[in-house]
Amino acid sequence: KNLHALIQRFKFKRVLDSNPQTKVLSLLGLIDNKDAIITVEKTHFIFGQTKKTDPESGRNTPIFYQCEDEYSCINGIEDIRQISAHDIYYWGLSVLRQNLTNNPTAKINLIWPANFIHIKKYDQQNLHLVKETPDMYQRIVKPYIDEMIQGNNLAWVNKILYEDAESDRIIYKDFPQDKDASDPTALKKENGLIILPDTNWDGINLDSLYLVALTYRDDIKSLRDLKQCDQAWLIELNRKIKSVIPACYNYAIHADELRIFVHYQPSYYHFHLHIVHVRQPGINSGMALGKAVLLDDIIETLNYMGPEGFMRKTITYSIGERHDLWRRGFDKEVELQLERDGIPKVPNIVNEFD
Ligand code: M7G
Repeated sequence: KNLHALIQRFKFKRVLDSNPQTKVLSLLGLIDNKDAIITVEKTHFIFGQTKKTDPESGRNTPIFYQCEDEYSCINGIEDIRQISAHDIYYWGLSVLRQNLTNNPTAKINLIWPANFIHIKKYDQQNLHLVKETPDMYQRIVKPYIDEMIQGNNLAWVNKILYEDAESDRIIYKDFPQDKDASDPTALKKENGLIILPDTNWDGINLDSLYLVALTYRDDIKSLRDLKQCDQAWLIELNRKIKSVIPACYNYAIHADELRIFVHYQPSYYHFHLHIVHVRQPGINSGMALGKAVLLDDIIETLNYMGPEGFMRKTITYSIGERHDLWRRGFDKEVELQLERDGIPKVPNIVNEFD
C-alpha cells in the first residue's frame, strides 16, 4: 500500500474536475488497468506556529501565541519575480520554501481501484435543487440506500470501527460498551464514538481542520432516520465533540469555531459527523446550503417534528446529474414539482433574429 509507487504507475485518461478557487484538480486514469482517481489540492499557507507559554511564568492557564518560523508565509519567500508595478500597486510571482514535513505543496488523495460511483462523484456535472418529499424517500432513495449498504461501500467505516484501521490517527475513542452492565464486554453501540482526521485534511493547518466522527450505531443510515428519541443521544455527541476537540488541539481551536454537520445526501450511509474549522470554506461544495445540515440545527429541529422526526420532512438539497438518484427518478420528480408549483417551463429559446 504505497501511494508513491501507485502514482508512478498512473496513466492519465481525462480531467474529472478542476477548480481554481479551491485549487483542487481531480484526474481519472488507470493503474494496472484499473480505474484510479487522483485528487491534488494545494495546501493552505502556514503563517505561524502555535506555541504554549512557558509554564514557569506562574500562570495556571497556558496562553497560546502565534510565532513565525522559517516556513511562515513571508519568511518562506525564496524568490520573487515582479510582473508589474504602478502607482502604489505591485504584483509578481514567487517561490515559497517547501518541505514535506513542515510545508508540503499539495495534498494528494488516491482512490484505487475506483468504482463508477466514485467516478461519478468527482466528475464535473450540472447540479439541480431537489425537494425530497417523504414519499420520494420511500420510493426512490430508500431502495438506493439499501443497495449501497449491500455493496462494499462501507468497508472503510467498518475497518475503522472494528479492525483498527487508521488506529494510529484516532484522536478520540469511546468504546461501545455498556457502562452499567456487569459484563464489561457488553456492547452498547449508542456509547461508541471514534473521531479521527478526515482524508480531506492535510493534518497540518489548523485553519483547514477537518475531522470525521464515526458513531457505532448502525441503525441510522442518514439524517432521515433521526427521530425525536435520538435527540438526547445527539445532544450528548455534540457536547462530547465540543469538549474533546479543543482539548486535543491545545485550545488553539475553540468549541464555537467548530462547524459540526452531516451531509444529505451523504456518500456513505452510516451515521457520521463532519467536524470542520469555521474558516474552512468547504471542499467540493460539501458545505453548500442544503447539502450540509448543522448538528445544532438538527437537534433544535427535532423539537418541532413529532416522534417520527426527519422521516416526515421534505428536505431540499442539490444533487449532481450523474448521481444515481437523479436518473432513478429525481429528474422526473423535479419536472413534476416545478409544474405543480406553477413555475413556467423553459421556453424554446430562439437565437436567430430574422
Ligand atoms: P459523506 O458526507 O458521507 O461523503 O462524508 P462526502 O465524501 O460526499 O463528503 C464522508 C466523509 O468521510 C468525507 O468527508 C470523506 O472525506 C471521509 N472519508 C472517506 N473515506 C473513504 C475515508 C477514510 O478512509 N478515512 C477517513 N479518515 N475519512 C474518510
